[in-house]
Amino acid sequence: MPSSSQGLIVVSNRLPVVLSKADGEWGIKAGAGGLVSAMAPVLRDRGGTWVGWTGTEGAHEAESLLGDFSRDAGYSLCPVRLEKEDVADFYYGFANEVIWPLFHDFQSLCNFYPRYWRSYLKVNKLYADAVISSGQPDAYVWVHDYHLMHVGQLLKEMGSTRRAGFFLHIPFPPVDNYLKLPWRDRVLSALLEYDLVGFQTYRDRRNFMQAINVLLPHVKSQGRGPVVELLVDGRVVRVGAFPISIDYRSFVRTARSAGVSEMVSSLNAAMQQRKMLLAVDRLDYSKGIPYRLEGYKEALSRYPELHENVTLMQIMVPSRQEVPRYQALKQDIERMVGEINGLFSKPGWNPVEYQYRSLGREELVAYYRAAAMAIVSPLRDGMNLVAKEYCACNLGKRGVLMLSEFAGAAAQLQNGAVLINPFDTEGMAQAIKESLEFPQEQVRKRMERMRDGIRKNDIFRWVDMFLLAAFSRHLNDFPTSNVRD
Ligand code: ADQ
Repeated sequence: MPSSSQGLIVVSNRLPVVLSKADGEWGIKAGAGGLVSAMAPVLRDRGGTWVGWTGTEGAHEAESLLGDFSRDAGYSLCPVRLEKEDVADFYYGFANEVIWPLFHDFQSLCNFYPRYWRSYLKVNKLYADAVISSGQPDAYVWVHDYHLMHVGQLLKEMGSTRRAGFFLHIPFPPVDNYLKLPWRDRVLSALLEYDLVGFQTYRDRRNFMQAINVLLPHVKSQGRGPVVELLVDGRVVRVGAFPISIDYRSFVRTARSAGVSEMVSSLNAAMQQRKMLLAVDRLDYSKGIPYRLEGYKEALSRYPELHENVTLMQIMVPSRQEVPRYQALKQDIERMVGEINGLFSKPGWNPVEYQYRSLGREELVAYYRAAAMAIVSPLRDGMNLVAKEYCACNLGKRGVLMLSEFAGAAAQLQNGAVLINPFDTEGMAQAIKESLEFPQEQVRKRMERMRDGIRKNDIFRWVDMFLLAAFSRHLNDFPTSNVRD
């Protein structure tokens, strides 16, 4: 960890809390997720602030709860207020109908409406205002993700001299896709106003560098390894690959707990000796759920010996439920589940079990432990934490991870995962069959390699690496990580 005692301001679309109203009373609880648990100690140690939206319109009256939460958490929460039209045009519009599809290679789903762009700039200014109002003129500002690419530039325009870094959680697209963005020059220039820009993988960083070569050819780069430097109009901008990870030890602890062990026993009993193939995703078109179902259907058609011996447990967390495209995707998935079950079910066996809900942490971990295989098959994904969580919870090392080549996680987990092209449904069917037949020793070795890698490169190391790249004077001694092309 860098020795600098500089304060830290984290900026993300949402605050790390969930505000909700029940019986007319607002309540607050800490958000789940690795980012929150990794940032909290750093924010506490350095003295810090987290800037973000509460995630709920009309939560102004609940803001006093944020103060109570801050006192307990040991760092401040600084809320950004978004109006209804901001949520529509900035969040659902620019973030989810422009950048999300474009950066995940779904450019045909983009709606490049100019009003979305204007709303994005307006809302980014609100976040920049919140950073300024939080004081801490010497703090380092760490901005997260594609909703907020302009915050660094806007801060400078407002006279802030704070240093700032940015991390993109989703992929950066190949240059030919990026060029379709009507505001491509302005977004790229805004990113170069940060002192450090971080990506999940080398591939994302390479795509970014190619966009710079095409659009800003005067910008030169120097160095090699996980962090390189760009010379931008006399300034140095660092650009790095920092694969995000999970709180490995916390997942292992939960997996070992008595409560989870009990749940695993009931799941095993319910499976009646069948192998559970687990798929857990947020409902999103980037996660490739219909292709996965198609691949599984193909496996059942080709290999009747799988009948009654495997069950696909498809669990989806509701997401962006107000958006018609997501509603349509849900209907498609439910139709496909019905079709597969209609074709292959036998008394006492449904080939697909489907749940559309968010699981509690212990329940999720119990599923990870009970599954003989996890099928993580996004068409494109920045990293994919489900893949890493599955490995961390696989205490018995008897599980196979089937992983899409197009998940950022594939760069680190290729030494143990069965890599698949998620668009190749026949290939997926074959891979399902073959991996279920792997000798136990091979399964164990593969899982062990992945677990070792994730344990060494956990979310705390990710935070350290990013801050090391932000604060270190020289990059010569920056550790080469296990990120691969
Ligand atoms: P996401 O697209 O949300 O994140 P992912 O990394 O897979 O994708 O994280 C999903 C999280 O949701 C996991 O922590 C998982 O445990 C949880 N989850 C999934 N299904 C669940 C269920 N049914 N119930 C409860 N929890 C569930 C974005 C990028 C990713 C990147 C992360 C972090 O799109 O590529 O890995 O940010 O940078």
